This record gives sequence, structure tokens and C-alpha cells, in this order.
Amino acid sequence: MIVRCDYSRRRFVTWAAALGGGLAAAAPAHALSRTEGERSRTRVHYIAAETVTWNYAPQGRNLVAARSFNSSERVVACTGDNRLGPVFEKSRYREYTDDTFTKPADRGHAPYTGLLGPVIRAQVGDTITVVFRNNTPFPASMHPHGVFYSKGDEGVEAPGGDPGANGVVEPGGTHRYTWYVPERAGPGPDDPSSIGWVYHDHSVTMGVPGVHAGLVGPLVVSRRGEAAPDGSPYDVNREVFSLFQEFDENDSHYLRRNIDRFGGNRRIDEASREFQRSNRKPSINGYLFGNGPRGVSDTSPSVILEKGKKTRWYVMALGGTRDTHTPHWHGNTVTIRGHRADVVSVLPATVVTADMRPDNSGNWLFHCHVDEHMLSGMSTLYRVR
Ligand SMILES: [Cu+2]
Repeated sequence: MIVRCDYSRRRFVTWAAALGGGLAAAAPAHALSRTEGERSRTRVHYIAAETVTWNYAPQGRNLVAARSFNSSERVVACTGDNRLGPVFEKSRYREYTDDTFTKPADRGHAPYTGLLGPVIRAQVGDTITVVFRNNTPFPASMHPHGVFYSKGDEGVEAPGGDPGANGVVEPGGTHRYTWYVPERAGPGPDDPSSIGWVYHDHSVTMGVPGVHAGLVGPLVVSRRGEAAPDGSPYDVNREVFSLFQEFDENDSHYLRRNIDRFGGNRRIDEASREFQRSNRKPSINGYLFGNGPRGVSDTSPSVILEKGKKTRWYVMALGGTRDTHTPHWHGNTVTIRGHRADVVSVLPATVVTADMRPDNSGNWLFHCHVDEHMLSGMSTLYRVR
């Protein structure tokens, strides 16, 4: 399969005309009423792990620089000799409305969040139940950070590799996770009204094929008494989720399938440094160079913020030693537990909760400040209007 890389500008103009005013619909609205008090509840999710065909650069050009990919960018973003291109089979967590797993639920999945699984929310005192179906051809699990779980709901490969134990689910199987949200899972004394965690596949203890395949998502816990009915923090107008991860397709358990499906008749040398380098995708939510969901970010940033409105960013990372990231906002600044910054530091499996009240309108860069990452795709745009 050949994936075209250099779409003409004309095509984008056409898309823009077709979309009309629909772009604004991408920004989710949050309930702001503080009506629920401290009542504890059980929040039930139906989440499946699925195989998807994922494009890291669906727009086929560098939207941050507003031009075609240059020669070094083409290594990660384009099909070529001894490389697979921007399209891969990956896994993704997807939410459904019930345990038939037939009707997708949009709750907690704005298009810009890309590969991320659905946002799981809770208030301190709640219980989270996830009915998890593994519809991928590999073992999979959901391992949450921060919350309280028993061994059977840890989502981690059991010692000795006993399949089906500890919440690891074989292909086609289902598991019901119960996670409790005590005080220690919520904001600490110096934290804002909510904090972020990650959940991810942990089905192989000594290996990360599921994480690099794409199984990762955000978990938000609000302080008791400070949540809207949906669990989101009551004092925030908008939340944005950004995962900085160099997805390493060499470590994904789809590698062989991807070579077979996307290698075509081209020369592929799996052992070569060139091939392996092309498979490392330093992306934000699974997108390179400001690319985003088709129909949403073809012509403009997919994250649109309102000037003066309180915005909470959950900046996450996952991956290996190369995943030392310093996300940087142009144009605006944030506060993190009372400290001001416009660059934050994230390491694998950490989450930084950063509050922004944008005062500066326009389209602004949001990128990793580590040169190698920025130049290889870990950059995007956000808009303040
Ligand atoms: Cu980085």
C-alpha cells in the first residue's frame, strides 16, 4: 500500500469549504454546575481494545510549517524505500454504550485526542467499573495509575505468565475491573481541583508491545465536592489531553503484520537502523507535525480555546528513555501547583496538570522542546480565540 504524502494546498481549500462552520463543534463543552456535592457513585464504562488502521499524518504535510514534508521529515511521515510510511495497524481503547460493544460512545473522546483511549473520570469517594473486552489478536489489559485495586484488577501479567490472571485478557475475552478512588487517588493539598493519571496496557510485564501498539488513555480524579456531575472539575471551563510519546513501531506486536501489509514490494531490512528509525514516531496523541483528525484539523488547529476561560491541560508521557519531553506552549503560560511556566517536564507514565487562562489570541505552537522530537514531528498548534 502506498500512502500519498504531498497533497496539494488546493485539496485543503476544498475541505475547508466543505466543512464550513462545523469546526467549532469539535470543542467539547463542560458542565460547570457544582450540584453533586459529595455523593459517591459508581461510574461504569464499557471499553474495548480494538485494532485500528492508524495514520500518523492524515493531512500528508507539515501543518505546523504550512508546507510539504522536507527530506528529514519524510523519514517518519512518508512511505519510501526501507520504510513503512505513516500508516500502521495499531490498538486503541474505545468506549461503548453497553456490554454488547456495538454502539460507540462519544463520551470523553474529542477527535483531537487521536489514539488516546476515552477519558475516565471520578471524584474522590467514587468507584470505577470498567467492563473490558479485548477485540485485538493479542493479550491486552487496562492497568490504571493512582486508584486502588485488588491484584485481580491490576491488569498486569501474573508471575509465571498465567493467562487470564490479574485482569489480563486473552483475545476475545472480557474482564470486569473494579477500581476504588480513595483520598490518595485524588488531588493532594497543593494540587488543583483535579489531577490526571494514565491507564495503559500492562499485559506483558517484561515488554511493552501493547503500549507501543497504542493502548493508553487518561484518567482524571477530582477532589471530593469539587466535581460536576460527569466527574470533571467544576471550576474549569475546558480540559485538554496531550500525550507525548515516541510510539516505537519496532516494539509493537503488529510489526510483522505491518511489514506484510504496508511494506508492499519495497526493500525492507528489518535489522537496519534506517528502517528502525523510520518506525519511531515522536507524536502528540498519535499525530505528527500538527496533523489531526480528518475533517477537523485539515485547515486549522483542532484544539480551540476561549480567551480568558480557565483551561486545564493534562500533559502525559509514556514510552522509553527517548521519552523525556519538555512540552512548550507559545503565546500563553500555565501554572503548575502555584508555579508559573511555559515549558513542563514529563517522563514516561507521568502526568502534569497545568492550568492556563489564555490572554493571547491566535494560532500558537505547542511542541516538545527537545530538538530531536520537535524536528521529527512532536509539534502541533492550538488556537485561542
Ligand atoms: Cu520530547
